[in-house]
Amino acid sequence: MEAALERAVTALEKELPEEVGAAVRHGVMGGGKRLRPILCVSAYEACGGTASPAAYDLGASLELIHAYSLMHDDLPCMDDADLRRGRSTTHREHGEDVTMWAGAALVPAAALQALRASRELGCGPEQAQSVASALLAAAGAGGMVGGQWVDLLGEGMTLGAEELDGLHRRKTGALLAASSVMGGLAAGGSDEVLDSLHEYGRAIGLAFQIADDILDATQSAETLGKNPSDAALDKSTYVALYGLEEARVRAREQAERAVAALEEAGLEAPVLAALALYMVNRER
Ligand code: GRG
Repeated sequence: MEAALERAVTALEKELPEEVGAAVRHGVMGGGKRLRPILCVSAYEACGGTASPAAYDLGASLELIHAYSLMHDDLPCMDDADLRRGRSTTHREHGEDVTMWAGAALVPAAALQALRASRELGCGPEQAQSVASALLAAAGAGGMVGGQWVDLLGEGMTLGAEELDGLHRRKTGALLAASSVMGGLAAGGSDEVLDSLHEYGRAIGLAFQIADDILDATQSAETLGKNPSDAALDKSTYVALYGLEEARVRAREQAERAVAALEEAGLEAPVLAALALYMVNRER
């Protein structure tokens, strides 16, 4: 995965002014669990594909979008964060204006990367278009950008369960769900399999977010690699809504629901099942 990201960043650096390329490198290559690309490649394999450099390039397209979202999320006009993945945020190192440029360059680069990688994997033009569309729809106003907007508006307000689920289905869940669906689409999975990957992705998205709120409430900056911020930003969280214990139960229920979605479609996918459990058992 790291090699695929290195390929993508090196190509982008050649097109960008040096300081913007350096900010892209800082935001993309600075660690991170690489959950979205790993989900994509694992779903691709579960649907009969073979892990190859092009499959990892497809996964990398998701990480490019994810990296831009973190770089912009950390800006002073959003969450105003100093620490990410155990080191200074991109704008603290490279400045706000350069970080804006770097994030903006990553979005079209990710779209092109998804199209090219799909074609290299043998997808026809329509199939490649549907893979790239899944990525862009998840990143856009109906997904991550829309969810972020609601998240920022909701600071200082108390959101109910339905509002919180809706916000996080878009802000974090859409890209996580697109990760598994894109792998399935690129491998030519049937409609039934794609539906189950979507159901799986929605459930792990919610499991991920509940776990994220639990970690923010219980872990130190040293463990998380970022400063816990939900309380300081007065955000509504699953821990505030349900309490710690019930939040843990609900996260686990979503992980189990994700595994059940795979089983119902007869999809033999032990890595995806393990990843669903990892979403709730992780420590950062
Ligand atoms: C212009 C309104 C507007 C939005 C721009 C900035 C943005 C779009 C969206 C941000 C959404 C966001 C920050 C989502 C990610 C939330 C999250 C919990 C990220 C952490 O993901 P991990 O744990 O991180 O996978 P690592 O570091 O492991 O990659």
